[in-house]
Amino acid sequence: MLTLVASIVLSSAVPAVETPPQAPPTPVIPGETKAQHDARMHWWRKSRFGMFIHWGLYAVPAGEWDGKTDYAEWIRESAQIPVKTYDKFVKQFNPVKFNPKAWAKMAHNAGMQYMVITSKHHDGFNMFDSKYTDFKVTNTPYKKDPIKALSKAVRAEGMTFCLYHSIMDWHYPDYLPRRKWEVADRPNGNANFKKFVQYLRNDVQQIIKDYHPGLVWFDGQWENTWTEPYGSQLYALCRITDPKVIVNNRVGTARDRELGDYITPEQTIPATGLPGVDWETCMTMNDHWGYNKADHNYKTTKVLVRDLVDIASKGGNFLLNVGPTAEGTFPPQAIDRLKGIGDWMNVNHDSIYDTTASVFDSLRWGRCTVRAHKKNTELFLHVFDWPKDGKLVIPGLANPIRSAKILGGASVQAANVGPNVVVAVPVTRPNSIDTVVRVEIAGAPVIFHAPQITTQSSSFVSSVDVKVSVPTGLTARYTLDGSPVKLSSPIYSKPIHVDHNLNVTVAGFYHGKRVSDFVVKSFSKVDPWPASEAMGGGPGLSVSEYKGDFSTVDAIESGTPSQTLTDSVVRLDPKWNPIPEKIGRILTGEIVIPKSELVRFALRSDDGSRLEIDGKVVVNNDGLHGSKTSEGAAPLAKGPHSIKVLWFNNTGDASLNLAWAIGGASLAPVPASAFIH
Ligand code: FHN
Repeated sequence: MLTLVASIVLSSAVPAVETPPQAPPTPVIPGETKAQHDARMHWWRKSRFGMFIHWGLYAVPAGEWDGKTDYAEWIRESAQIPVKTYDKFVKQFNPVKFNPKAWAKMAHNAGMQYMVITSKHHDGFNMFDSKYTDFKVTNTPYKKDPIKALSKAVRAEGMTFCLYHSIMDWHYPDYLPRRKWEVADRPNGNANFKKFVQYLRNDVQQIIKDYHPGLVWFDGQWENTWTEPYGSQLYALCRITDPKVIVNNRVGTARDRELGDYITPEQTIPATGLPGVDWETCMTMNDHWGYNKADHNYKTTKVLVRDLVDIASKGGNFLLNVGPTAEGTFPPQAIDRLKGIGDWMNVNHDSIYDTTASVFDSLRWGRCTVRAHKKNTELFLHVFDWPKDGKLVIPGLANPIRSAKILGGASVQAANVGPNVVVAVPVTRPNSIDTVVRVEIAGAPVIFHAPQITTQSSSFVSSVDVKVSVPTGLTARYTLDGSPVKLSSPIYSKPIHVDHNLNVTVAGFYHGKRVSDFVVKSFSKVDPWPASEAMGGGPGLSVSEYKGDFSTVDAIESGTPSQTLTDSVVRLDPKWNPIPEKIGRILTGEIVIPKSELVRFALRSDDGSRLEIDGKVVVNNDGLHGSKTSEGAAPLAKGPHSIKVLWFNNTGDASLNLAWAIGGASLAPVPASAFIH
């Protein structure tokens, strides 16, 4: 559970109707024991898979405005559409083909257990019959309340109905800040943010009371008018209005801060999951959340199924988005993907629902999900890469095997062989996307984790000291000639100094027996990229800034820079408050390497970024995603090397920083002293 940042006390009566604007009372959530929290989160944890729906007025233009076709739910902001022009969409919204039962059935048939739909996105339009604004769906030609109809249809399918509600509101007169480009024709006037907060609280209380969502998915929390106290108070209001409701962490002012019930990585899957906390990756099927008629770039069913499996194997939930049309239909590509996922889930849903994270460090051939089963344990082996020799090796598994079978198929033989379990599988795999082998073992898993070679880079300029992490209680032995490790092989006791090409092979031993799989890593000596003649010039980097609705770094250098400046290091501009959206920057200059070595780089950004050195891509962290770090390495001679960092922020949060590790050192931010231009 994400512990609340501050305990908060609510006066007994929670105002549900218009009250004069005042700071909301500081509420306290009734204490919740771990057992109560686990009970509240139970349905969500066992669901593992849900549908996200972004549906609103923005479906009317369908991503197109003024000849450009790359917009979606952000169209009013991105295309700078004046509010009076945007409001005309109200009279055009009439989803005559909306069939809530069909939507619910498609979601359920895909194996989804809950649905989160936008009751209000950033444009401020209420997709339900709000008591607190006229800017709502019942004032369109459609006249009806689709949220109400959908809530019934979703529950009739046995799923949990949930709502997304944006804090940021580009329409409500008391919301601040205004969009920069519209201040002239929509000045702040008498806008009173406290009045907006009261409206927001009233609206949220209504959606909870009227539609009983299993969870409220807040978003648009990043502007500086929304504060942590407002977030804590809104979280409390939700929980007090319905003690069972779950609230995500974007009710607070930052995504990874401890407020709310679970963390919400977006368009990315945390490399090792987020152990110890509840988390859910939300992702689009194509490149847009809201409907974009020109966007046909849909992920394949194989990619989507493997994303679901990867997320479940790391202990998370997958919230997969659909952007319906203004007529109320799902795009045909989305229907196709939902059908494909459903075909796989029909056979393999038991390996997803109510499972927990893998018990293995990593599996060469795929993923694993787990479920305790009375005194035994079910291991669901998700085989992406089918063994050609028909032997599926489960490394370091010490438990006796009770049974093994292919889900949807025949039983198979499994036996403990040395430190592993080997499952005899048919030569031809039943499902090319992911064939699941269910192995039931006696008791709780006993895994002999293999030693891990923790030295990240596999090449070096002069030498490298290879480090190995050894699981407690084991002895690690190794060879340097690629031969199998034996009881007679040397014991690992300190980093292994390597100055020529070789393979390091390690394995774990316990009471004189090898109890882990072999771990092998090759190390090779490489020539460093030559340094360039120093450009001289001043400290820091040259920065060119561009405006645009970017979804990749390659689009940034599309026009002329809106400004050029310099900065001392790779970072967001410290002057930004708030951080602008629809912006890109390109930082160029030289990075001075203090000694010839292999240099690792870690580039963190939201949204996309890329690091180029001497004209070669060293780190590619491109794409629309939340804050995410990607790594790379380059062998660099002592001296200056040309550097280019490309970065963009599309919408929402943003981040940018660059760290390096020279030779075997640990990663640290690249200092200002390293940059010249
Ligand atoms: O700005 C929104 C965006 O439109 C979309 O709703 C995503 C979905 O998680 N959230 C914000 C961007 O992070």
